[in-house]
Amino acid sequence: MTDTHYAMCRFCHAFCGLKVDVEKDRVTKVIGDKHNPMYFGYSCMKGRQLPAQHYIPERLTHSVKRSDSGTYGEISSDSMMDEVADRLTRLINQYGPRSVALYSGTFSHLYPTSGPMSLAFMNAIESPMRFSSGTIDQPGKLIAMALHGRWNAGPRPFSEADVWMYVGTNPLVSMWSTPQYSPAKRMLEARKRGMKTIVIDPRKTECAEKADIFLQCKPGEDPTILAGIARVIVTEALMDLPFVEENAQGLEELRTHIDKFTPEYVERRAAVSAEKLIAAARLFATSASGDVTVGTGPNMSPRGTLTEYLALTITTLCGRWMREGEQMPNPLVLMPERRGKAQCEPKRPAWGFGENLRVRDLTDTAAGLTTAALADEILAQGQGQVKALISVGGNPMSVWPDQLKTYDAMKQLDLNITLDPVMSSTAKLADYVVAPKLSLEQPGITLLHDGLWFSGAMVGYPEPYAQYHPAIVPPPAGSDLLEEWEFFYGLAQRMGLKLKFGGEYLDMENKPCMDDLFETLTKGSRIPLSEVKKYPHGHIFEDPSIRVLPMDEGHIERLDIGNRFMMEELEDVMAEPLVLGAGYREDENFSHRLISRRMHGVYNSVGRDIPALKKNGLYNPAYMNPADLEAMGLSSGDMVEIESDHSSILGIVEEAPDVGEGVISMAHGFGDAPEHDEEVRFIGSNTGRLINVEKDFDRHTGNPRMSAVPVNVRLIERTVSQ
Ligand SMILES: Nc1nc2c(c(=O)[nH]1)N[C@H]1C(S)=C(S)[C@@H](COP(=O)(O)OP(=O)(O)OC[C@H]3O[C@@H](n4cnc5c(=O)[nH]c(N)nc54)[C@H](O)[C@@H]3O)O[C@H]1N2
Ligand SMILES: Nc1nc2c(c(=O)[nH]1)N[C@H]1C(S)=C(S)[C@@H](COP(=O)(O)OP(=O)(O)OC[C@H]3O[C@@H](n4cnc5c(=O)[nH]c(N)nc54)[C@H](O)[C@@H]3O)O[C@H]1N2
Ligand code: SF4
Ligand SMILES: [Mo]
Repeated sequence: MTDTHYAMCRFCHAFCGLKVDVEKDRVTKVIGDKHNPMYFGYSCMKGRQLPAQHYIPERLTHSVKRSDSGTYGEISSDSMMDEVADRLTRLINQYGPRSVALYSGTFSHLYPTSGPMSLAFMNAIESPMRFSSGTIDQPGKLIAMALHGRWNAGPRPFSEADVWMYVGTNPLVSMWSTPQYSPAKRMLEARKRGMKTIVIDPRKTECAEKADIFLQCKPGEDPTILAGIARVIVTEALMDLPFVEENAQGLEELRTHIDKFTPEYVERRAAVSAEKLIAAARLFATSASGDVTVGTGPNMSPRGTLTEYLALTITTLCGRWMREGEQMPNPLVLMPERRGKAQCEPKRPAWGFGENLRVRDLTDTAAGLTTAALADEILAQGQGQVKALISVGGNPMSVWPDQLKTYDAMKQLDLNITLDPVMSSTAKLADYVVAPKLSLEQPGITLLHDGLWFSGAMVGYPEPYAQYHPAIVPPPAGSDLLEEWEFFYGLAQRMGLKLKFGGEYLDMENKPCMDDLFETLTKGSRIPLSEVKKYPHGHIFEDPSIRVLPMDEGHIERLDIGNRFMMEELEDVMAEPLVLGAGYREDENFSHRLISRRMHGVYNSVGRDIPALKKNGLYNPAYMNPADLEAMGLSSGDMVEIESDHSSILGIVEEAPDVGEGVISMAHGFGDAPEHDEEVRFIGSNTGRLINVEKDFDRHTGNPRMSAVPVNVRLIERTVSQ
């Protein structure tokens, strides 16, 4: 007998609506739910592998503990929490709360109870050392927003846009940026209604294939390109001057600082034709509506904050923010009603507050404490040294910049704990691996995507959509698994701590269940959770009466398009030597720049243990332009060494006409610890190893150069088939 259920996918952040077949308490098949009003039946090859993810033999069905000899043995979750609570208590007593750090990876965000409960625990032990994958992702978004200011009513919706500009983002593969939900269908519809797209990327991506204007640029030159676009808009008076005069400040400073970024300069420096640049600026500014989305590429390249800032500046110059009286596209569902105002919010500090890190004079930022400094915080001896790390749904060894430093740090820790369903490269160095329930074994709600708006990271759902599903299947028979929040609750119980969750102190004797916690998290929501539960396919809870409110009387906060720090950085950009040839600077001895990308069949470091996904390839090829291969006498399948000024990795070359000359496009999250380097043809290699967190980093935020990394390439071994 097959039962059918409806659920949200959590193989990645996109939460596609799924139809799930269950037989005898086991998930047998997963496909997209064609009755889902947000995703319209979309699912990808990863989502359809949820049954495999739940039942592969590699999945941990019990938590494990590392023995003195380095092997792992099962431990009951109760004993594990007893031991961990005891060891944490001893560390805190001896070294203080700062010795315990939390790293929240991508999967901690997918379960709405994990993040708040882990932070409640950190609050209870009074440790400020909270880090997340957000700072090695697109930290520029939040930091730039703090400098520019946030428009309370948000940007205009994609569904009404006449133009969209993509800067180093590829939603057709990543399901991130805009449109985030079923992007292929939404982009096709937009094109049919006449929307134009502009893509700025060193690689002719899936999005660029369909673009009206594609600026195939040198990596790392986005500040120059966007300053050039802003200059065309300002000098040709294409901006929405009434909006700017009423709502923004700093136009004159901006005008002065972008003046030297002429189309000819941009062409010389970033290798995009002056003519195309002007056409892009005109297309963007003369369309009635539309926005700019910046992705991970430019955020990881130098000056990611400046790129994000210039994107906000262009949006403001063109007045592309929601206006008084317009219908709010998404007044939220599982959070309190959001009725935006047509005004700039008070600006948050961008950096220079909160915990002082002990390295590189870094402080907290609008995007959080930078994860790029956490390995150093573990390694640097002395007062305040981090001795214990708890990673939730993340994989430091695979994704933190500077893998060898991370490796040293993992080994140096007194107590290394990770919550992970498999023995990830980090788990293999951990003292305890806490085995969690997987997505279909616990209830789910789409709360994260309501929260995306609040965090400022993204706009979230384009309409007020929400879905809830109960647990669909029990965990595997005989297993002993925890929901992530239960781990922190269990530790707190043992350590005599009271946890404040969703604004309320929890009953520390009578343990709540996840559904209780959902109720706490959605208290005061525009639509009660009980109402959302009535719609198994998910539902759009529209209310056209919710409209943007006018600016408050006497409101003085303005969007800042001439921020001092950003204008200084523009001067610094102008002072840099020009990039020559295909991709290197006068003062650099490097032939290529390595850039980031996403691949369909994996999610960061996740998915490589699933048989059907392995068929898409075992490793992360070093994609290179055919002209580069010919010039270097290389062919697809050859093994090369890719060397930065910091370290080197092996890579397997693959010819890719979509990748610009002088560029190597390679996904992150592959490979393993250095002992496995020779297995490159089976596990790929770790691009994070090439990154130097101590040299090329943003002085305010600490974010290192993770894309547009200067490298050299040399042949190591010809392809086996030659
Ligand atoms: N299938 C799959 N989906 C994923 C992920 C995955 O691993 N696999 N990862 C998820 C995560 S964690 C995130 S944050 C999102 C990211 O989502 P996106 O930001 O959309 O990520 P990418 O698809 O890598 O797009 C980044 C683009 O930046 C370009 N790029 C690199 N360097 C530069 C540069 O200097 N300038 C410019 N202009 N472009 C540059 C790359 O060529 C690439 O096309 O994707 C998520 N979705
Ligand atoms: N060089 C370079 N480095 C990068 C990037 C890049 O483009 N280039 N991208 C950066 C970006 S955008 C990001 S977001 C980070 C990603 O950083 P992380 O989030 O640290 O890395 P992931 O690979 O997503 O790790 C997810 C881990 O969660 C585990 N997991 C899977 N399902 C579950 C679950 O249900 N529960 C729990 N508890 N765990 C689960 C997986 O097995 C895996 O080990 O990497 C960053 N690092
Ligand atoms: S894009 Fe794929 S992996 Fe991500 S939520 Fe949708 S089906 Fe799942
Ligand atoms: Mo990310």
